Amino acid sequence: MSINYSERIPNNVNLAGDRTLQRALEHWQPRFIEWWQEMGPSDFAGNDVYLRTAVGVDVEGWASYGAVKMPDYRWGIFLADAIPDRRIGFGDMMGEPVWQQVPGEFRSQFRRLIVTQGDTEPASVEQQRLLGLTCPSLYDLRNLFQVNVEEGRHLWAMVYLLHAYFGRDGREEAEELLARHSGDEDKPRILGTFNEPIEDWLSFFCFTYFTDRDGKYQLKSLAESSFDPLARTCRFMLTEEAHHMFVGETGLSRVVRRTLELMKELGTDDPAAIRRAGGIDLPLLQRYLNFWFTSSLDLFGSEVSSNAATTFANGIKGRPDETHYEDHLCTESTFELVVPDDKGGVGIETVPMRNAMNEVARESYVKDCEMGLKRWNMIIKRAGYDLQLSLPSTRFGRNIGTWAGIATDLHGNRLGAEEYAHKRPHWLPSEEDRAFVKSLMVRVIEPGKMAGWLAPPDRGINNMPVSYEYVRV
Ligand code: BYC
Repeated sequence: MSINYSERIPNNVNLAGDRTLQRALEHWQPRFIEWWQEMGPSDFAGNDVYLRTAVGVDVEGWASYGAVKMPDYRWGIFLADAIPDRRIGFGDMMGEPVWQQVPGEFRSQFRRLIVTQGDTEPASVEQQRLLGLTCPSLYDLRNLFQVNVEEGRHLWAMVYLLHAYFGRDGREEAEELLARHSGDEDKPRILGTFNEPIEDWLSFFCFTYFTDRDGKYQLKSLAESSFDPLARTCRFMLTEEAHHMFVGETGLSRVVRRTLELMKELGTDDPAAIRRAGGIDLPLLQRYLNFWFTSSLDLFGSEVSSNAATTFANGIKGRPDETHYEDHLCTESTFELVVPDDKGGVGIETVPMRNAMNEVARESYVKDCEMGLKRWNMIIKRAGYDLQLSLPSTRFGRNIGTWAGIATDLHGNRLGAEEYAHKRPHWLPSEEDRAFVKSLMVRVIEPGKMAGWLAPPDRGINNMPVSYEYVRV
């Protein structure tokens, strides 16, 4: 289905046929642009960027490439094609037709989820606002901006749902999405990770690897929803999300490759020597991985959650890839959770499966995160080194859920408070680590040139050479 680009707000939801909705969105649009100018990517507003724009929602249409100035990017509203006779796929109403409107009794639950999802999108743009100033190459700069404009569009996707299906409340929530700001003391973003500063590109790559992947899993869950417009919106968002995780995975691979080159050249894996040569030592990378992985785990919510049980029962939010499971009711099954006991060890708690849906999603997410680790470790092994990168235990360093505030080592073994306080700085980035990474962040804008702390990518974007002038500066 093609997208109508002749309208002020490109869309495939027949906005022209709903004058009230069109007016509401046209009222919101200037506020969005104002927010983009104030809180979006600093500088570069006047530069041509080689961007991908969606012009249709089918296989051919969703990726059209060309030079665009970011403020001229056509943020629009696109739903994946409807599945004929789609039925509710899980929960108490399994098998009934999906809903084209929000049932009154579930309104506040849907609103809460859509607002939470919507809040993360502009939050990430705010977090990444200053990165353009220290881009390691034009290729990377373009990828940053691609991610940013698409997060902007994902905000539009949620705002459309709020305006179209939630009346006055929805319009107020849409305003609030532009009023909260990442890291703001008075009005922060809703979820923890989205208030963490992203001041260097190593954090950006970790964020797009780990946090965008949470986005993938949350969108997969919402794509199962019985509220069909939400499911269709999220299905289309997932097509764009893949590139964001690609940026993270390849970005981190390139850091690993460059560090290995330096290790070989210098004949040592001594972190101090690698730092002197302008590279990121692998233990430092490991600490960054620990930080962003752990923070992103919190985004799945508590292991035992009555919210999760209710949204599953009501068909509001399923498990990622719900069709892969055999039992879609989960009324009888249970989940065995590893929990801290009161003797400083661990125990097992058996909980109804529906209450453990956040943990089920988190487990799938962790498996997906491990794939990149395997690839990076393969690169390290092929280069002839024994070192391995790893993910910490899901019990380590948590701020949400059963393990929040519980002291453990990286393997999830419980520790005394004193030992934890002593060892923790070795497991998470220190002030010195952060300052060092920041010191490497210098802007490289000569086409094809890369900063010294990361290797060039294997290939360019859309079959263009790596040396292409992806952003005209
Ligand atoms: N920080 O019963 P609980 C993305 C709150 S990323 C702060 O444990 P529940 C993207 C929770 O909101 C995907 N608060 O869990 C990535 C609730 O508060 P209220 C974003 C937290 O409700 C990169 C309370 O604790 N999408 O797209 O089952 C770039 C009790 O909650 C946190 C979604 O998250 C936290 N980490 O679910 C750009 C999908 N965790 O309401 C974009 C929509 C929990 O009682 N959201 N809380 O005041 C949801 O499905 C659910 O809200 C959650 C948690 C998965 C977040």
